[in-house]
Amino acid sequence: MRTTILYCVLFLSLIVSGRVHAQSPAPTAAQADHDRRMGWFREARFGMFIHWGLYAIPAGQWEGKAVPSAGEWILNSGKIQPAQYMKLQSQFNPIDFNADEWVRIAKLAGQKYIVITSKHHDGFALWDSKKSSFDVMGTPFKRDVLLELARACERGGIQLCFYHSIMDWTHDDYVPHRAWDPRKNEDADFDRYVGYMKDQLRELISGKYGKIGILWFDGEWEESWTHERGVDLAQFVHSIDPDIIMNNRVDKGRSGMAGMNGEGNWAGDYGTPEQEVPATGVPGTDWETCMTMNDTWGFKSDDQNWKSAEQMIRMLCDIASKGGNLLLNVGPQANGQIPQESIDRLMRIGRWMETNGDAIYGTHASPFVRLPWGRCTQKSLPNGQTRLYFHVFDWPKSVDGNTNALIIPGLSSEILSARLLGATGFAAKASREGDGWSITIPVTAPDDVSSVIAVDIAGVPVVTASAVRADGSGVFHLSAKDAELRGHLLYEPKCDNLGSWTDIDGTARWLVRLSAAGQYRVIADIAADPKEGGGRFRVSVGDAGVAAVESTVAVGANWCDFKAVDMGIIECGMGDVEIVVKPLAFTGIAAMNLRSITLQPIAK
Ligand code: FHN
Repeated sequence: MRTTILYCVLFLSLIVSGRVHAQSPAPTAAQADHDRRMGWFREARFGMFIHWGLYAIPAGQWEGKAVPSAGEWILNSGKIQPAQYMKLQSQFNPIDFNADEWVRIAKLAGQKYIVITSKHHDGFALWDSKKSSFDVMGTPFKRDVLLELARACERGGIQLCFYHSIMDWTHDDYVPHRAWDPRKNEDADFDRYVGYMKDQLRELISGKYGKIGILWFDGEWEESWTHERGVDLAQFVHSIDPDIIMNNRVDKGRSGMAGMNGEGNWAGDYGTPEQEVPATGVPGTDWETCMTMNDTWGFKSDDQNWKSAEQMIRMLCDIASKGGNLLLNVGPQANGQIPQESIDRLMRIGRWMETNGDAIYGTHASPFVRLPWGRCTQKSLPNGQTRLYFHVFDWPKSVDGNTNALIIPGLSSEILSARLLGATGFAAKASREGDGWSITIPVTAPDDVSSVIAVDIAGVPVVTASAVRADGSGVFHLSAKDAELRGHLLYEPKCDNLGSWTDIDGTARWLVRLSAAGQYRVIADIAADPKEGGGRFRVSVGDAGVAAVESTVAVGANWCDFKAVDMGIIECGMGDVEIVVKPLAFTGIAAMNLRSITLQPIAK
């Protein structure tokens, strides 16, 4: 009983301090304290994640066989006895490790902070820990990696942060032990483990390694870790350094790869979507997507499934346009070198950031629901004006080969100036066009991945939802890329579709401008994998679904085998109407992939 009272008092004190996101908005003073802590994080927008430890030695192979899943999970995925795994400590000797080189690469990439694994799930400490012999000083290398990195970050002006796993597969007192581990859970004392974890955290954040920006907790999902322990740990960390930012994984706030649970009553400062970018970002909360460049966090010799630099540049623009940060991962090899494939991509991203970094750093979310050709970020200016950065992925095609223009739909605000980043010689001019603006641009894009136009407007942006208009024959083409997404579904560039639609409440919607009331035949271009897809879905006018058609999802060969499905006829009124697509039932993990909805007018 006493413990419960203690936790309640603790929990209440954290609500007041703004360290726990209670249901109702935190008090202003606490919010101000939170905003103070988050200032550099919101400015930085782009960081480097580093997963490095003993797992880089096997690099995904064990006893001559490839072990599936991420490299840093090899103990678990390979069902290796912890005692056997720990012997890797005698092989750790990264003779090419050079902290200044890592910092140089991060800076050239435009990354402003580094989050490195001080301790991953395997329990190995990458620093000189007085609390454990399972640390880097017990290896042939005998150098305090984190201290060398701290000093290099200091020299390079990069904010150092630590990833720290709550779960610990090798510590005697962490439970549950792995199922194949002969050690008995009943011999463990979890409270003693938490004390050990706090002792190690105290070593890391008490000043020896400089001012730590973020404690990036992870491994919080097992039943031994509770919300109460998360609240307590957050309190402990801030009792040592009240400025440290913590992610929501210090507590039970993550809810899987989505990175956010809906309740909001979690300790920690921000949400952590993993390997994905939420369709609408996470409005009202700080958040950061963590992403691998291939498929593994820790180095794996056989993982060559690299994302392109272009994909990651657009991902960064997309994330910033939704008000988030990108934490992009590298997994250094056992010798201490970052893989060349990672370096090459980071250098390309860095060249883009050199020209366009102002459109990312310190910006916040777009005022537009969507833009057909790209993204938008924005920054308030000291003079009360706002600078909008338009990230143009799909450069308009010049109609005459000499002139070109970009249409900004739905912007009512007065444009005061416009300029193209990276093309000083070009004088962009803005003129009113329909419900928005037309901006003169060069025939060819300065950067074929994302070219940025900076537009200054008076005051704060006033944006009206931009409606899709019919083509010359009165047909409406509602494309995946133009959809406004709500809930858990994503735009997937691979097949230019909406997918990962595992959320029955997830909807795709378009605002359509009808010059007259009438009937329209609804054609849906959909695909579904025979093993994982199928179900029913609805297309309606508005959410109420008054005028609606439904269909069973026809499964094809795979998720990219699209078929046109005639869903029948709906009645639409004149003016701006919202067309909404919603799954009604799943027979697999997701109803379907959707590439487009076409509305064909029915002649009266
Ligand atoms: O299990 C870890 C995984 O190894 C990796 O560290 C990622 C990075 O966010 N986090 C956990 C999986 O969600």
